[in-house]
Amino acid sequence: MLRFVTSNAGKAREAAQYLPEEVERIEYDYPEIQSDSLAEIAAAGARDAYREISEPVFVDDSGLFIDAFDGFPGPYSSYVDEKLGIERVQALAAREENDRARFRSVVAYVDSGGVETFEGAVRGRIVPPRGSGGFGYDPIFEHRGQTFAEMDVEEKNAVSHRGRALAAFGDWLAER
Ligand code: ITT
Repeated sequence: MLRFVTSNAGKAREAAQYLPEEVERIEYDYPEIQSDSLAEIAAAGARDAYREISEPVFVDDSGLFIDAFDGFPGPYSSYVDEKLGIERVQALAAREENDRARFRSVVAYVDSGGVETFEGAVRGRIVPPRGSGGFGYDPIFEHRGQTFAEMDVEEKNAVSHRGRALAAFGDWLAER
């Protein structure tokens, strides 16, 4: 059994669908350090959660990196979603010529042996919102003609940043 520390139900759903072991969600809200590096944020969060929970756990730190904005909002995606909302982010992006963006995710797993991180990324375009599935920025992120909000969990995991990171994590668990 794996313990996933996250306040985000959407992330937990995707991990439960994709990992080969059962996933228990723990809603401990670990303090997030401020950094430009998702890997540093995830590793620090995992260490903090491990100290609190005293069991092996994993966390996921992720974000939307818009090319025309030099990667903004990136590690600040959660704050920007809360303050501006995805419609305004899309409206700002629509003023730019380049509509390309990337989702990135870093999964950090910690046990007595230390922290391991696993990364995944996916390229797409910022488009006006479509679809009712997924969470966060999914309605404005289009990949091969479909927004992530138009995909079910399985379809999204097969191509997404988190799916790639979880796959690497799953391979590592299997080889241990
Ligand atoms: P945690 O408790 O796991 O930290 P969180 O939602 O605060 O949950 P982050 O700090 O990693 O997660 O912030 C990521 C932001 O990027 C947040 O606004 C998410 O909604 C968004 N995001 C991350 N992955 C996404 C995905 O697959 N699809 C859409 N939006 C995503």
